[in-house]
Amino acid sequence: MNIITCVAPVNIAVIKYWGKRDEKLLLPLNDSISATLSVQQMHAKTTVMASPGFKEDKLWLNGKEETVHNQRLQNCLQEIRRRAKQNEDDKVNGVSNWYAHICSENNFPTAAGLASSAAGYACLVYALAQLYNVTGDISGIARQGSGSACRSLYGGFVRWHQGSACDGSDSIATQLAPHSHWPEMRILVLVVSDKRKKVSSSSGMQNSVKTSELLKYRVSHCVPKRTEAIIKAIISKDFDTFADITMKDSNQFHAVCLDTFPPNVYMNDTSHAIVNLIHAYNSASGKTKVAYTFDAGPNACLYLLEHEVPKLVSVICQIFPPENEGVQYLQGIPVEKQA
Ligand code: 2P0
Repeated sequence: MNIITCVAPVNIAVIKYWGKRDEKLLLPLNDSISATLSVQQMHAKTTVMASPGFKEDKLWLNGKEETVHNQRLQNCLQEIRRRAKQNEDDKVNGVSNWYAHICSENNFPTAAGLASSAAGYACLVYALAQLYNVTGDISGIARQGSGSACRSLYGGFVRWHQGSACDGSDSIATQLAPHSHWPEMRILVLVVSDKRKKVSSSSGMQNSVKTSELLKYRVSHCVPKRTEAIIKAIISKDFDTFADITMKDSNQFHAVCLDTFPPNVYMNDTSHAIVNLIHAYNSASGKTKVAYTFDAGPNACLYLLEHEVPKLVSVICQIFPPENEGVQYLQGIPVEKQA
């Protein structure tokens, strides 16, 4: 029996992925950019076992057995086994023919707009690749589990290339810069709500592709320019420009969600209060010190430099006392490499 345990962190996008051009291969309409958190913080942990004695694949998520007859999971398993077979001499008894038992859990709320599927599929595919001796780029396999998962396979700042090939072979993630390039960068996650979101990202973005005119404009006119500009800002460690683009891209993504019909409303009153607070904080500082970004949920992710953390946390604690507003804080640090 082979057994492997891996841990993979979440990633927080600064240029958002929203909309697919191919639903089956999970190919995006635009490039996206993110930073990967420290693996000590929010992560998925997955143990995979393969044995010639297993009669079928099995899956347990957060302690509960789930069906393996899920297209995305099957895509990942099939692709891993196809690649494993290429490396095997003995095609009959090789590990690629063994069934797998998979146990995965998150140490943070699942499906609350905190990139749980990204960490989950990155972890699963990385663990399966180790188990079945698959080498080379595996981000294109993780992408087929959940698009944003491909970005969690690398640490630091990461770009998911939309690619142009029909088979998705060039829609992969690459590292833009390791964590060590900008070690002062911090991410604070403000948990406004840990409830499951009503509209999943997958169906929300499908509806945006069908109904939002703003999404078309975003993809053709805004994201390409922003992607190039934020890469330059990351490389030159220009926090002002980085923060400016991050906030504008989050706002535009949520504007697309509201332009979707019927609208996807992910942010709530507390989220908007956080936006106002960050603008007031930056304005009082005379300089952009903090950037907010929101995924498909009400929780805020704040990008800032290390020296600013104590001051910002004390302001947030005063304005949103945890016992009153239910805002909890998690601190994340982008890292070089996950487990
Ligand atoms: C992102 N999100 O770039 C954006 C911002 C949510 C808002 O990637 O259908 O869970 O599995 O590919 O990866 C969420 O999308 O969707 C997401 P699927 P996924 O982080």
